[in-house]
Amino acid sequence: MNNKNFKELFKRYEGNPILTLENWPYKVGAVFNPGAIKFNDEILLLVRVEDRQGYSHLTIAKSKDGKTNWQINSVPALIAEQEFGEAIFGLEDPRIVWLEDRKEYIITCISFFDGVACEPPGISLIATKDFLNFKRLGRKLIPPNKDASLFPKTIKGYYALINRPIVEGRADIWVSFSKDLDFWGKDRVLIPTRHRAWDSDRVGLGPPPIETPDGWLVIYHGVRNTASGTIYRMGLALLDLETLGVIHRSKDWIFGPKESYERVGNTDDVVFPCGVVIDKKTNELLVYYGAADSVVALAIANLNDIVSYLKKCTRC
Ligand code: BMA
Repeated sequence: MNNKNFKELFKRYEGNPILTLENWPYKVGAVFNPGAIKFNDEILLLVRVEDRQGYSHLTIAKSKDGKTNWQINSVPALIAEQEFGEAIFGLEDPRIVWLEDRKEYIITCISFFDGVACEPPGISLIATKDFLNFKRLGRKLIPPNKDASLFPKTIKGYYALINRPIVEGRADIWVSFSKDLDFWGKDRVLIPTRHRAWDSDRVGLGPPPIETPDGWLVIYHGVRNTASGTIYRMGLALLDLETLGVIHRSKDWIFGPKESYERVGNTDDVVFPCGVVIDKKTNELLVYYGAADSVVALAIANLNDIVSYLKKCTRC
């Protein structure tokens, strides 16, 4: 099979990009990196909106089929609040899970430490039952930290939070554990960067992990610094359901910037997924990603195909 005939696991939705600043009901600079969840029979995106000052907030867009006819709210759902220690310039890159034991959704997003020198990025946890009323659960983990999401259920009695601190200059994916969503510990590296590969300079979680009978499916982004800038691409890993150890990891990237809306924008050559919804009838994964830090796009894959592919991969 030559490269031309290689069957890609993820297909771009033909109507991409699905959301752009032209769709927005108020003046904005860019819309990208949305969290996603099924809510009341609709697909709800919590979209990162960058205003024309360069500050980000989160706004809800909803659609019945997750592809067309998006209803976009005319006011933000969440903005950074100094009273919760968040520097006013941003909430970014949300991920959303439903926690059955708490009967609420938990949103994790990047916020910036107000009043701390250099205002480093950190993780805010926010709870909601209806996407109208939101309760701040506070800032978690030591900064700098990004790309965080809870697992959608407890692991051996602990909530588990995937996150991406910078440690001694390394940007690996870590996991931390908590009994109460407040105090976190037992931190360890989950998915490291790989020397000289497409994911050599930084890795970070994409959407929340997905439970399958064969393990937790993790979609992550990997970054390589090149002479003409960074390239953000997507890779896959499967984690043991109990120990969370990596059992399979794609050597290759499986989705990368190719179309013009992914290659050129506010940041060139970026695909950055934060949201996923599974269509239980078709077993399709709808992966929502920011393209070039400018627009929202959709990639579709079959869950069985992904797991079969991964099961042929080794551990690293
Ligand atoms: C990462 C995050 C994302 C952004 C990406 C590409 O570090 O800050 O919000 O999409 O860089 O610029």
